[in-house]
Amino acid sequence: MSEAVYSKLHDAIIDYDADKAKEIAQKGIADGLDPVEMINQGIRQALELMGERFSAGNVFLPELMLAAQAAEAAVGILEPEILKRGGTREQLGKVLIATVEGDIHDIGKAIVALVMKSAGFEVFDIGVNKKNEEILEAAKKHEVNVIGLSALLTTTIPRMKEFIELLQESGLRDKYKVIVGGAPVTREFAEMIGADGYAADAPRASEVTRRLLGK
Ligand code: B1M
Repeated sequence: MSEAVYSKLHDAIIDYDADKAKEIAQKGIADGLDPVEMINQGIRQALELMGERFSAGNVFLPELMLAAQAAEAAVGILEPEILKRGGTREQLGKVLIATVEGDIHDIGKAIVALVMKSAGFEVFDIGVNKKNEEILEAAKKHEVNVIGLSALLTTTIPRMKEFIELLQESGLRDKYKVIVGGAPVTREFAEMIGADGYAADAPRASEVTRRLLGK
């Protein structure tokens, strides 16, 4: 049954049908499906397919935006359920998360923030297209333990390396753990730039952060 729901959700997104996507997300919750699995198996795969079609020149930016809007509509329905399932847990630590400068991709980063919140982290999601200096200022202001950087473009992942350099130059490298992720980011890249952690998806981002904080 779950496979059929994932597949319907997938199809609603590639058909740019936000209402249908919301309806299926609601039905999935009513049927007791795991909302994070609905994101991983239905929504993410649909957006990946849209990305492939975009690369191949079979769809263009407006279609990509419509698919993203349908995905966001479904995530909006799943969000309260994910938080509810997290329940009230001990606070694991404070995390600041942002998409780096020059990059406006929000969906994956927002899902990482959501899953971390549900796991018991206090999360400050400061949004997309954030300069490294702004990220560092926000980390200081909110007194976080961990800084999470997301990037979806091969042209913007160098901002992550520059952020770690900024921490070093500011004498703050030991104050924060830095975790990086997003489609073009790999474990090798994370190691190469000296990040403390890397995760390929939201549940793993939460696990890695927990481990980094010794929880
Ligand atoms: Co864009 N885009 N896009 N786009 N877009 C990609 C990334 C692309 C791969 C599509 C393609 O060509 N195949 C391509 C990048 C190519 C490259 O750099 N190699 C691309 C491009 C080129 C562009 C534009 C430049 C297009 C243009 O204008 N000509 C433009 C860039 C604008 C900018 O940022 N300056 C652009 C714009 C857009 C939209 C606005 C239309 C829209 C974003 C809407 C929004 O976010 N509100 C969009 C979308 C939707 C995509 C694709 C199709 C889907 C991204 C997504 O939401 N995936 C994407 C193709 C793809 O990724 N295969 C594509 C679903 C999401 C759940 O997954 O974001 O990977 P993801 O997040 C995952 C993991 O990566 C991980 O966990 C998440 C949840 O499991 N993760 C982390 C993410 N952040 C993490 C942080 C962590 C840990 C894990 O720790 C902190």
